[in-house]
Amino acid sequence: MTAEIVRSACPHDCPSACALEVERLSPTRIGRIRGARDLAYTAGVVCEKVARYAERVHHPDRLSEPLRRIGAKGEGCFTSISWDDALQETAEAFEKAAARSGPESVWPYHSGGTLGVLQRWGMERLTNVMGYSRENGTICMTPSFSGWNAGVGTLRGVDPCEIAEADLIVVWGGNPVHTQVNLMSHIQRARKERGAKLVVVDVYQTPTVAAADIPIILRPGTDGALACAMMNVILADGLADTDYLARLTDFDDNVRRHLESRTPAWAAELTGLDEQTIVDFARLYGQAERSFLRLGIGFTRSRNGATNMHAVSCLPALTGAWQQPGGGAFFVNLDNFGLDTTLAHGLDALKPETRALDQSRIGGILLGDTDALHHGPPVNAMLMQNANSAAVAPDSAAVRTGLEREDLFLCVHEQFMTETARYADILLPAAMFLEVDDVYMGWGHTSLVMGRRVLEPFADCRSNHEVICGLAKLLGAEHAGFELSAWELVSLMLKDSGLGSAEEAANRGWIDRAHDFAKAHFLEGFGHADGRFHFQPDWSAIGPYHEGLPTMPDHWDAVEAANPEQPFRLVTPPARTYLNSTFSETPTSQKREGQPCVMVHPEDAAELGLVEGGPARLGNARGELVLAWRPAAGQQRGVLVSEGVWPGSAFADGFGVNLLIGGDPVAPSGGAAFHDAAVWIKAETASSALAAE
Ligand SMILES: Nc1nc2c(c(=O)[nH]1)N[C@H]1C(S)=C(S)[C@@H](COP(=O)(O)OP(=O)(O)OC[C@H]3O[C@@H](n4cnc5c(=O)[nH]c(N)nc54)[C@H](O)[C@@H]3O)O[C@H]1N2
Ligand SMILES: Nc1nc2c(c(=O)[nH]1)N[C@H]1C(S)=C(S)[C@@H](COP(=O)(O)OP(=O)(O)OC[C@H]3O[C@@H](n4cnc5c(=O)[nH]c(N)nc54)[C@H](O)[C@@H]3O)O[C@H]1N2
Ligand code: SF4
Ligand SMILES: [Mo]
Repeated sequence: MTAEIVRSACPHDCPSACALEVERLSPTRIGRIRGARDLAYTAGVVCEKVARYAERVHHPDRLSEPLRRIGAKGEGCFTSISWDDALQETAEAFEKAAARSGPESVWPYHSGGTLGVLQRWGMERLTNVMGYSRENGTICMTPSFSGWNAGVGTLRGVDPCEIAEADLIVVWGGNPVHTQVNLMSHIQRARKERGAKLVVVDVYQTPTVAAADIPIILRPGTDGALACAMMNVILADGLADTDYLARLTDFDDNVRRHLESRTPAWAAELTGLDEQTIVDFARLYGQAERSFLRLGIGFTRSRNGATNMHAVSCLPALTGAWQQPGGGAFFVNLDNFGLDTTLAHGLDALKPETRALDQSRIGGILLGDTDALHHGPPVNAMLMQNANSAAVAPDSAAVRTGLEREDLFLCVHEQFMTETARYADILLPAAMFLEVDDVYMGWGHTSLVMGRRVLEPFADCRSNHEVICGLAKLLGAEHAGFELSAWELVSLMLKDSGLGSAEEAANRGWIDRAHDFAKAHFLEGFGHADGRFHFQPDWSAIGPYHEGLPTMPDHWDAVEAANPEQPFRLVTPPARTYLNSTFSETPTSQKREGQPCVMVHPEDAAELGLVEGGPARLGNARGELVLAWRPAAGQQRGVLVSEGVWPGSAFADGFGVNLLIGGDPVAPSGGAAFHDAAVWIKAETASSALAAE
């Protein structure tokens, strides 16, 4: 077979949004996928899981036809039905729910399975036109957005390709070797060409930490303390840029006095680091002209995550590093793409008074938590696309009990029989990105990446857009967006945004939306109305749960603290070859990841009497689960780490790690504290408690 190479874009929830070169073997088959060499950020690299995407797109377990549930909810027994009947039953259930309790009792729900600007968020067109409950998409970045906006005031930063021009690179609370491998190429370039140093701040020995010149391993949820003590040293050593502070920030004597009280000794106590490590890191950072701070999201998945993000984001404002090439900070790019999505997302039909339910609180919402429901009607009907909430959302026990409700109608549009799909009344087979047209925002770089369809859809699969348009027709929802094909909508979106021809963009592969140096480095001002970086944030302007947040960069004592009953702190970061719950179905990922496992400090393990090779039981008031454990010296005592969102079937009781994670909203705007749970751990004697491998 001769392969043709065609361009596409990775749709997965990953900052890299790689431009891809796909080997197309026939109209229905692909070979290998490679990273495009000509997009600077991708630079010819993709992660191993997408390189072998043939395994996923041609997987024998892909859903291939619409199904109706015949067994109990969650059991996973279905019978096949036609598309017409499946859509008809779904539309009727929506109409019934709306007639009984109003349109807000219908909740269309999307998550990050695809980040297609059309195929993910296009669902909102139906929501808006019908007046259904809207969704507040908090599950991933909300705490980090809040913290970044508090200081910087807009969701953008320095082009990460500039890392190649930095002398000091700090990866803070992120694990790019797992979560966005491309970043490592840019870091390696700076190290090779400029002798740049890499500092990585994390809570365990990740492969990114292993690659660092200077690893900093602190206690979870204490990054604000470390950042404040660094600022204390930088000020004391005269390394702050006072001219910059006066010109472009709200720094004043109150901030100075406050930071003078945040000493390395104070931070050492909280972080578990020794004082000298803090002082050395502060001096290294303060003395480097070209310091590039690459902030991850991991360190914000705590109840004090927004305040930690804010405190860390103060560092380049204090030193004035923003002014240098290769200097400043990057966390996310979202406010630079300038896309007009009015037509695609039906923004012209949006009714602002309609409630927006917090995605992360799906458990409480389904169980009738009046606060989470905004004191409105219950949710009685749902359509879920790109979402596997039964596995990925916090407080899994509540989520599952909610999904089991007999009076809830659930339509799930999926590619595989996920844990969530098992609860569906109607289960629809979804096309994959290679089978649909879309455009993607590179939130970890600066480009919009074009994803034109590469393959014919598999079996009877339909795209998200087709499902939404099909339902709109049956429900009598009227909007121009329901009458257009995906490619027509993408083309009009680019045209309305002044970005030219979609055809041309697709041939090139992407549209660069980088700002010029002055704008990217905030030389002319930050995102706030006063143009200044805010050391003194106004949290009340950011979110509703602002009570008690510190008004200065600080350590905020708000985490789920260890206590005598639950003396350990659990962190649940991404596995290398799973992406959230995705890829847990592909054989090479399964082989590489092995089985669910918790990493325990060897001294803790010895004290607990954990038996090498034996299982451990982990729990808190929310539930218990059994998994393998292994000793890991590269984390502080009292810290447990379990990588990956595993399917429930990997555990004896069918529940994965999110059983232990709280569903309370993170201050000030909501979100989930995935790396912030207090737990106990003990040796599990009956090895039969581990699920069969
Ligand atoms: N292979 C793979 N890639 C992925 C994903 C995946 O699941 N697997 N998920 C994708 C998604 S949806 C996202 S949002 C991104 C997320 O990518 P990242 O920004 O990398 O964020 P996290 O994955 O949450 O966590 C990253 C690191 O934060 C550390 N961490 C946890 N708590 C703390 C803390 O209190 N302080 C500090 N300093 N560090 C802490 C964790 O140990 C982990 O190593 O990655 C995407 N890429
Ligand atoms: N314990 C713990 N839990 C976490 C995290 C963590 O670090 N630790 N990370 C959290 C984060 S950052 C995130 S973003 C969430 C992600 O949560 P989700 O977005 O719900 O999880 P994913 O596994 O990325 O994708 C969900 C499903 O989308 C399906 N899908 C993919 N493409 C399409 C499509 O085009 N159409 C349709 N209909 N379906 C599609 C996939 O098959 C997959 O089953 O998980 C969160 N959960
Ligand atoms: S690194 Fe991220 S964006 Fe690139 S191919 Fe892998 S999952 Fe997709
Ligand atoms: Mo995410």
